[in-house]
Amino acid sequence: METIFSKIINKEIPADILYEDDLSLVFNDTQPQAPTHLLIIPKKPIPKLSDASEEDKALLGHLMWVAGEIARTLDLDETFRLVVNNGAKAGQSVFHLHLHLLSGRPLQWPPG
Ligand code: DGP
Repeated sequence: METIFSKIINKEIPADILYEDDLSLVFNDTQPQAPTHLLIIPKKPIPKLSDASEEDKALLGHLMWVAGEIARTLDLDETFRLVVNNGAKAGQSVFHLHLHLLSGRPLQWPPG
């Protein structure tokens, strides 16, 4: 199913893109919940993490690697949090798998 993130991947709508490779894209969230709030997405349209299949294992690992790499590049590597909202009741609003990378403020635990 086409989502707003598919349109960003296809460059049909703009986004502040910080990183792109064959498999993934990183861009700023338009509703930031922290001074740095990035979205790390696969180009493959997997609706949510629980829809990923065994063949997606390497892709999921790649997204984690990209998160660490972008954190290093932006000097965030000491303090950041990754969040995946899986399903509407967990706060997912865009049904294209994405990792939120939050940084730049103290991050409370447990999250709400
Ligand atoms: P979630 O609620 O976990 O599905 O997160 C979706 C995030 O996507 C939310 O933090 C806001 C962000 N978002 C929604 N529409 C757009 C958009 O058009 N551009 C960008 N850059 N972010 C968007």
